[in-house]
Amino acid sequence: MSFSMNNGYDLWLNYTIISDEALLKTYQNHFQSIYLNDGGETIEVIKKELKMGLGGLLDMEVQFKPYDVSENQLIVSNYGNLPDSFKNSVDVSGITGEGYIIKTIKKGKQSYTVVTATEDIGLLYGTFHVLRTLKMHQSLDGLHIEESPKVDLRMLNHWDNLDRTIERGYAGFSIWNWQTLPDYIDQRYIDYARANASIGINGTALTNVNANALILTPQYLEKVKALADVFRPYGIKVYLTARFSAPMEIGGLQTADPLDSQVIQWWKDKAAEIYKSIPDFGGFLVKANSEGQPGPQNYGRTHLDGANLLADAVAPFKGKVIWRAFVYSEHDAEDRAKQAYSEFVPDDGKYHDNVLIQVKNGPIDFQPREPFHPMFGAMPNTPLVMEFQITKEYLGFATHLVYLPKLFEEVLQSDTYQKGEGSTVAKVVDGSLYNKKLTAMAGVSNIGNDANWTGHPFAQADWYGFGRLAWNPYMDSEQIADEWLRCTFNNNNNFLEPVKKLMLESREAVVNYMNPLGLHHIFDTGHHYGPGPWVGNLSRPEWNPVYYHKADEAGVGFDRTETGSDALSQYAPEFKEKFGNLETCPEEYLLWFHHLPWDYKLKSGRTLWDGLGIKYQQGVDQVREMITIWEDMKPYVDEYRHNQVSMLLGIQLKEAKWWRDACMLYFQTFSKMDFPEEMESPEHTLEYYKSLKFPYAPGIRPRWD
Ligand code: GCW
Repeated sequence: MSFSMNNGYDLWLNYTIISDEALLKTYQNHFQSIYLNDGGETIEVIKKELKMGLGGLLDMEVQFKPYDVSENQLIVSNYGNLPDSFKNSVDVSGITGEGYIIKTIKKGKQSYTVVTATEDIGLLYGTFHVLRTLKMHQSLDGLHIEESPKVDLRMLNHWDNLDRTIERGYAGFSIWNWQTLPDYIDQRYIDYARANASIGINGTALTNVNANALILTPQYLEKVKALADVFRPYGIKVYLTARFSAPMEIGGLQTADPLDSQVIQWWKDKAAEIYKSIPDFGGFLVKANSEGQPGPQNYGRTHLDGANLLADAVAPFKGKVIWRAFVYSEHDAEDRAKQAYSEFVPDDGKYHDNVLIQVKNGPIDFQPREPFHPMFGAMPNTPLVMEFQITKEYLGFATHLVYLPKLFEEVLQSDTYQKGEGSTVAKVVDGSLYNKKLTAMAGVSNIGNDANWTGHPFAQADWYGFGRLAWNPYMDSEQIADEWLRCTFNNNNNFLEPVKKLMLESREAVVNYMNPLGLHHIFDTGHHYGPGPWVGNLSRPEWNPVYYHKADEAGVGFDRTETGSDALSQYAPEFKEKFGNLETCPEEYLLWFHHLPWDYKLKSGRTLWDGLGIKYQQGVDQVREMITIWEDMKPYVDEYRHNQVSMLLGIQLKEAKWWRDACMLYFQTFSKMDFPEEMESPEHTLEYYKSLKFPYAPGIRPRWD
């Protein structure tokens, strides 16, 4: 088998010829020609994709013909335009507008692969499914697939700034070239839309939630329109972040008070202006009164006032307001993990119909492991958006191989117990727990202008997996890894099995070498690169890692039971009981909920101190194992990507040891105990680790003041 050099730009959509010759012949025979119904721009992009996809995969000239009774055909047609003889064989009553059916239908000697839907976008999704089927070397015989997304809004959130830096971006600069827009349409914009459509993403917020009001000026809106025009045929709506003080900054008003009549009018006019040029504009995404962003509280108003103000402005155009719940205040001494719940839950049901509240997966901040956010399940009358972070701010940037769908799956499968056992977070997100009408999932993008889009070749799997889980939050992360590997690399089992294992274990590895046993937020401050458990001198208490681990001579961990912050009381009673009780609290969450003595006995019989060291060591060993597996994969991967991943794994190992050594040396100053014998000796002194400084670590918030 030979592999050409591959820089990864084509993602999971690389359409190189099917390597298995027998299979290639079978597929070619299945698609002697294609019947595609006429239609608008989405049909045009389907045509292009089929030409490129089938042309490449099957190495043939793709023939578009009318329905033909003498040829095996791929039929891609709206149900309405389907040749009558097929209509009786498919039933579209069970699929939604974005859904599709793929069915192989035999007629006489001929075999037809029929893709049908009620809307063109469903046909595009179905087309990508067919292409994936080929890429995965699956049979076309007897196919009968019915798919509809389980979540309505499946969005990427870009934290991209207008100067093209990306907050928490580790894959280069922003792909949005604001300088050359609207006139220059980079091919990347089109390929971005293709990639997203292929995994069902249907919305993108282009700009950072730490927002710049300039994006709402005519000069920039013209550029946004150009992108919206590119994305529209692919079913992707554009959203923008709205800076709450925009009426003052670009509107010349004296206030941004949400109850001020001029402010109300300003937002109404702004919305009308946007919808005039972008009629399908998705709406606004807002971070308010959080980490220095302006918001309604600056005027003594509430999040409710702010969200409803913007919601009313976009409501006439069917726009949405997605209001983020990531808030914690420097004036609030309450456990940070509790603050969002306290601010939002009391207003459940009072938000206007087109408001969605976007909640991070955990109550602190995208840590390697967090319990799910207590707001999930606690606001039965408000649409809640699940916010995942695809970019790896706290999981090793784009240098560590950490397969995030495993983390996403863990969160989605967590039980909130809000309506008894089995009330999973997935059921909150897809609306089934409370019969919600509007549902959404958002992922903070890891995309930049690096050749392969995401920096680490395996970080593409996080983007892919996010899309698949947004489409169906019940999907299995192993299946997603299997799909992604087959589409991105190859179908060889000697490759698939070990690499799948590597991916699936990578998430636990990062937890082990960074934040084992429920530790969290002990990252060096600001850039969040590497360990900084000793940091304790920042002005706001909750900006300091010492706030989160609370290590002292008596022990370590954050007591969130009744004797501590009682954050547990924000969860359902069953959850509180299970996690509050040391007998039943899963050890992965031990130090998240409990402050325990260093000699506390773990289930293994070892002390907490030993257990910590063993976990850190295990994390390092797991990376070593990943390296061994990857080295064996040389025969199956092109040299370019193999080498890239090898080098990155080398960095990962170095940094895993750094985490182990720095954290254990630091905690030892409190525990005063020897390292467990399973643990390798630290490579440097604590002073050395403390002295490391990274003023230019990537992804830090830029300043535009
Ligand atoms: O995780 C923190 C990040 C900030 C980010 C913030 C948020 C966009 O460190 O960079 O700001 O969360 O989600 O708003």
